[in-house]
Amino acid sequence: MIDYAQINQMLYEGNAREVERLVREALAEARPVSEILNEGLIAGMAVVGEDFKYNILYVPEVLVAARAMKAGLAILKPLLVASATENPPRGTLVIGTVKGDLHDIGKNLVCMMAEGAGFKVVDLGVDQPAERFLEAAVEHRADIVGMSALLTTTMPYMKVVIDAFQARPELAGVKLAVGGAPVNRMFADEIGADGYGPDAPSSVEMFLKFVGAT
Ligand code: B1M
Repeated sequence: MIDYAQINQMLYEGNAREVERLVREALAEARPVSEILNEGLIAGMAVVGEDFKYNILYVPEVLVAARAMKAGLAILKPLLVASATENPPRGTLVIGTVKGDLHDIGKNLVCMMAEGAGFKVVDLGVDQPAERFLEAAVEHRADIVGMSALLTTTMPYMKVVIDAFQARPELAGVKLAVGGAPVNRMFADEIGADGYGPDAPSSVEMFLKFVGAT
């Protein structure tokens, strides 16, 4: 029987192959995808984050752990997006990590779950300036623009993006949402965001509300 502590440990050690094997094993045991994600992968990465904070782990080890997390997520991805249908998309989400910030694991998870909920997702990637969010919103006729930031130093750039949208009255209908570990509702309100997503599932619920689907 799968032991999530083993997935946590393999992720911590950056052993992508073992993480993949254990995630497959958990799926073969019919464990719920959300359980594998939360108790196996996200919980493992939380320990990495703690030890990174206290200089027990350094950037190279964290990068290898991130690669192992991505390997596990890649196996879950088809299941997370499985409910996306041939129907017209429920709406278009343009999303990226803001300028100066290279963290993308959480954003990628939001992308997968939004896709699974039937959204067309345009993922801009990491380190994105305000102009890219604007261009992509126009080009793809976005209903929602999502911003991710994992650093306290890059969070303020979300306001730069929001201000850039607010200076374009023709984009007033686009909902602007923010998320990422250091972000909270109070900050989101302060910078004038339309919404804040603490995690991927609640972000998707918020997106569905934005497009009137719930
Ligand atoms: Co960095 N890093 N990192 N890092 N890193 C953190 C964020 C940190 C908290 C670690 C720590 O000290 N404990 C710390 C920030 C401290 C601070 O700002 N106060 C930190 C630091 C300092 C740094 C560097 C500056 C380190 C250095 O170079 N000295 C550097 C910065 C590089 C840069 O961005 N310019 C750096 C680098 C890196 C790596 C490249 C090594 C790697 C990133 C790899 C990658 O993403 N491809 C990395 C990692 C992996 C982390 C930790 C350990 C894990 C982040 C993660 O993936 N979490 C992180 C510690 C931590 O967060 N506990 C840390 C798992 C993920 C599923 O959760 O991203 O929170 P999360 O996403 C959630 C929600 O937040 C939400 O939904 C997601 C899923 O539920 N969400 C959204 C996220 N985005 C959303 C957008 C939305 C909605 C919801 O839009 C609407």
